[in-house]
Amino acid sequence: MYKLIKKQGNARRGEFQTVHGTVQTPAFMNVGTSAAIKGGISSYDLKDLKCQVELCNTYHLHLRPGDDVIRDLGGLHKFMGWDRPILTDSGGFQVFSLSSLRKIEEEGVYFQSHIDGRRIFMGPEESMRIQSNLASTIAMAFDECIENPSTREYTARSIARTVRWLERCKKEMQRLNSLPETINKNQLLFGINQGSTFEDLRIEHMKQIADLDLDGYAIGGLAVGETAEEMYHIIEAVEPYMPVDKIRYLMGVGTPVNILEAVARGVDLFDCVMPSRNARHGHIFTWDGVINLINAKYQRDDRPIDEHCDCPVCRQHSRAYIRHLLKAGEMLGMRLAVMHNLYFYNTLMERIREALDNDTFDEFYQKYVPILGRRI
Ligand code: PRF
Ligand code: ZN
Repeated sequence: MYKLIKKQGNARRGEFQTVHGTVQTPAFMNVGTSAAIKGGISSYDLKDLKCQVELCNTYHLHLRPGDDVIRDLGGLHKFMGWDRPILTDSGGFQVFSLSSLRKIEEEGVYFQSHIDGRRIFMGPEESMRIQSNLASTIAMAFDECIENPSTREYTARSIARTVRWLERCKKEMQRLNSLPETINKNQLLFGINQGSTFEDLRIEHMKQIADLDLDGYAIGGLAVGETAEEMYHIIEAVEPYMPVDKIRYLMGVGTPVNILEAVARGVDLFDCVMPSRNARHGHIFTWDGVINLINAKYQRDDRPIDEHCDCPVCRQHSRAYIRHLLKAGEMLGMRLAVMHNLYFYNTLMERIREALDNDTFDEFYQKYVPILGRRI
C-alpha cells in the first residue's frame, strides 16, 4: 500500500508498505538479475549499502536454476538470504532484448533461450506462475516493450494486446494468491504503461490500465533509444493519469540526473544496471560528477574515490588502489567499485527524500542537476 506523505511541485515523498517491510520513496532498486548483484555483492553487503529493494528477473531465473527449484527451496527470499522487498520483472522486456527467434502472438511470445537455444513459450499466465513460484514481493505484468522507433499502427496494436495481457495477468495472479500452496499469498501486481513516443497512445493506455486498480504502475518502454527530452516529455504527459494513491515506477532508468528529473515529474521508484555495469569499467559516480578511474591521472592519487562519500570503500581505500585492482583484473576492484556506486545511488535517493522532508527539493535539484551530469 502506498502512502503519499508530502509533495513539492510534482515530486512525491511517500512510503510503500509490503509484507516484506516498508520502502521509503523515492527509492532505487538494486538489480540482481540472476539472484545476485554483479560484482560479487552479497545480501549482507546490500544492507551496508542502504539498499531497500532488490530486483530480479523472471526470464533468467526461469531458465536457470528454474522457478520450480526456487519454489521447492521456499522462494527467492530464502534462496538469496534477503528479507526485504524483492521485485521481479516479468520477462516481457528480457524476452525482447535477449532471446532470439521471437514470435509474438495473442497468447504470448515464442522464443529461444539465450543460454541453450531451447524453445520456450511465455504468456501472461506463465509469467505470473513463474513469479508466484519465485514468491517475490512484487510481480510485474507481462508486457511488450515496443522497439524504438516503431510505427503508430504497430504501437496501437501492441498496446491493445498489452491491456488484454494485463487483464489475464490480474486474473491469474488472483487465482494463484488464493491457492493454499502459494508461498506469498500477498504478492502484488504492477501494471506497465507502453505506447512508444506517441503521447496520445501513452495516455489512452495509461487510462485503461489505471481502471484495473493494480497495486502500482510502471512506465515502461522508455530509455530504449529516444532522447532524454522525449523521455521527460512522455513522463509529463502520462503523470496526470497515474493514480495518485499508487506507487509509480520508471523502468530501467537511469543516470543520477535522469532520476532527479523523473522525481521532479512525480516518479517514486527506479531501477538500473548503470551503477553496477559502469563500475566494472571504472566509471564511478561521485558528488562532484562522474570520474573514470582507469585514467592515468589517478595512478598516484591517494584520496578516496569520492571525498564526500562515507561508504565502506571510501572510508578505507584510495583511488590509486582501486584503479590498480581494476587494471590488474582483480575481482576485488570490481567489487569495491560496484559497492561505491550502489551506495552512491541509494544515498542519492536518501538525500532526495531528506530534501523533500525539509521542503528543499527545488534547491537540491537546482544544485545537483548540473553537478551530477558532468565528467571530471
Ligand atoms: N518492460 C519491462 N521491463 C522493463 C522495461 C519495459 O518496458 C524497460 C524499459 N526501459 C526496462 N525494463 N517489463
Ligand atoms: Zn564511496
